[in-house]
Amino acid sequence: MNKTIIVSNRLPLQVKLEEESLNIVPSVGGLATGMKSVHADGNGIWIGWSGLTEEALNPELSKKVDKAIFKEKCVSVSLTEKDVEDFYFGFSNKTLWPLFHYFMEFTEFERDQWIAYKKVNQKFADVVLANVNDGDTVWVHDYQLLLLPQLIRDKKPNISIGFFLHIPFPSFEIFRTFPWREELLKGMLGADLLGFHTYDYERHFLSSIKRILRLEVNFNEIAYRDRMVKVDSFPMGIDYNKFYKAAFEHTNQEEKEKSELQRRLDDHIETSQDTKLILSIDRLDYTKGIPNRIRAFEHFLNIYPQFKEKVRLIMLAVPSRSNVPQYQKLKSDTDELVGRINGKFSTVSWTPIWYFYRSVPFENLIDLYTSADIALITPVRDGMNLVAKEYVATRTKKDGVLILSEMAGAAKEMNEALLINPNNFEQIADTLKYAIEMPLEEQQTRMEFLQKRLERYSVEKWADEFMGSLKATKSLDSLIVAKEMNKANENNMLSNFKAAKKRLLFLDYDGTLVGFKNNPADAKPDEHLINLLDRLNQIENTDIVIISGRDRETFETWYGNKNYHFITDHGVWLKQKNKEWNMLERLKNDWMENILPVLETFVDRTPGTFIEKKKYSLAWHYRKADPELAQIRTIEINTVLTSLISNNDLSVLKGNKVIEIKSSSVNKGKATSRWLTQDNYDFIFAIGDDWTDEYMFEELPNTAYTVKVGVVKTKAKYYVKDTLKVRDLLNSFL
Ligand code: GDG
Repeated sequence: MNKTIIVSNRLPLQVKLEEESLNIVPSVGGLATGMKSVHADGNGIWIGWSGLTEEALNPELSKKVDKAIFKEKCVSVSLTEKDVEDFYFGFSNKTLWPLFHYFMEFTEFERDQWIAYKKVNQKFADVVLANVNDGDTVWVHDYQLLLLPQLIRDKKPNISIGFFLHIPFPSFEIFRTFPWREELLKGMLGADLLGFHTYDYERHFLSSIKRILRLEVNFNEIAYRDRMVKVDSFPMGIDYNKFYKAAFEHTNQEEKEKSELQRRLDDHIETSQDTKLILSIDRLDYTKGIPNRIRAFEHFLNIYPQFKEKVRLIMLAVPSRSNVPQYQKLKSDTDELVGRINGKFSTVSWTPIWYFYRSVPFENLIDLYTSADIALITPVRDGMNLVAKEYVATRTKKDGVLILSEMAGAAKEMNEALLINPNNFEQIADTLKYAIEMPLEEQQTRMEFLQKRLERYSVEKWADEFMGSLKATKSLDSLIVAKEMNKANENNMLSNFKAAKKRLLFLDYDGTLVGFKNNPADAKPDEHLINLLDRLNQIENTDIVIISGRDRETFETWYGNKNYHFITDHGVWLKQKNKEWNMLERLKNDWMENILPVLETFVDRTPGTFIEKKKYSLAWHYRKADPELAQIRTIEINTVLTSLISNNDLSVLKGNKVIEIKSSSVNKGKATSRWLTQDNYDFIFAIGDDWTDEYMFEELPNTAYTVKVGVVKTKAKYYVKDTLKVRDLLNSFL
């Protein structure tokens, strides 16, 4: 039976070593909850680090731990103290975390830590590979494991791999500063589906893919090697019912059931009935905007002194990554700020900020959420932010106000919250005043909208949607109807080749026989290619035709003394072995003087593009241009040209990073079908990489072996991945 393997840095449990006994406590975090059904399904397992280093475990204990966690359907990845130091505290949290949250000034680029990151990703891959079988699905989570998808794919190409990033993906301008950017992106592209919280992160990721790896992106699909990688956004939700239910039960609590914290909160509420409680909860992380929030609160008390003694900010800051220097500094800055403001404003009966630096049990979390009139969530950058959603879920009476930073992913789907810019203290102060004075009716209207959405898009739904989309990517592959030219297909083709009496090989040039060059003039045939073509040309009863959009003059210069067959200018000119050039189609080119100025305006506005003037066509090349700008320009140019040429016998062809305008009456298809009438071929082979070659594939009989270079939709029957494979394939005819 096929299974799903979940992989995350930490396992969803805590192992407690108590003297001789082992205690396994399951975690109750958002991810653990969301994955519950996926994990529970069939024989699914979760792979991750247990939280105990190799040094903390002797071999005997280690076995015991493994056995105990296996009962929870978990498998651990064994890490040393040094691994944790360099991979987790080091590279993950001193490089990727700050960089992806736009904290360039905190970002360290340490090669040793990068090496540790790669090594530990490999350790994770080894454990996955030891547990995975063909047909299984693997779902990898988060920034600590960005290289894992490709490491798994390399060894197990046929399994389904999904990846979800829980933090933002930064804009290209930030990401480009990362020294190992290509490797990281390629690591991610090992997945079939890449998920982000918001469309913006998805957009940033695709932008880096286009600009750094220069890959073709079609809407949200990336053609990568022999696969399509799908990218989509899946905003993560919470276990809505769990929070709602807990809050509901909480309101009916008897006095004796109440926690110590709740009693303190009740005291506060009773003694100062008209005082509003403002709540914030976050890990103590510089992305969460904690100092900003305190300063904004100070500003609020300064400009609206009427609220002194009428508001209290309760801040729960959960200790996190406390051995990373920036976190230590944040801790002391926060302590100092809270101290200063409490010192400045406190009265005998009032302290403006209650500050807790600790983690609290779930019950206390509910105490806080249900007692707070306002939640003030002000991250300067946050992938999603679940606290904002949890606060909303606990408001069973639909009262309360959520103030939320627009820099949190959650803001994208929580429009009814009061959205603020965390750097704008005036705005925060005004919004606090607005929230305090908000009529109950408005609170309820806003809450109702927010709750409805959260209830519908719960964390279970999030996981279901991701898994559903991952399954669908499998059928996406079938859209590429061409089959890979693998060994079996190749052998079959070769035996037909050998048995045939008269053979014909159509070979496209750029992007097929030679790789793409930034300047078309640099694509001269290399020695290896000439040698290969010469040898193919010596095979008896075999016609080798190089068929290209290039002009005949270029081929004349490059191949002047060669006696292969040539079709150039997309089928305008023909040169048969040892004969003179012959015009297949009589063409006019007086249209060029009208079209050329139009193309020139596009060159002026699109740096890196240029025009190639051929005898019978004009080509606008954009392979060196910024890929995003080029994408916009190709749409524009298409619209402009199509309207211009509507009354002429011209067509606009989209090639590989080129737009070409030429007469409609010629194309490679017409040229190939004309060629076929010359002889009785019982073996036909055609290979090419771009749109112009599709005409050729279309015109050839069904028995022909048509091969596309690259993994894209095509009319060809087979595909090969790249030009290296083309040469291998041609070699096999020898
Ligand atoms: C990352 C991304 C993204 C907090 N204090 C206590 C406690 N919590 C729980 C909350 C909430 C979770 O921790 C925090 O989740 P957030 O989403 O707010 O933030 P990160 O930890 O930074 O998470 C974030 C998330 O991944 C999911 O993709 O939303 O953007 O940064 O569930 O309730 N729970 C308990 N005691 C506490 O003291 N029991």
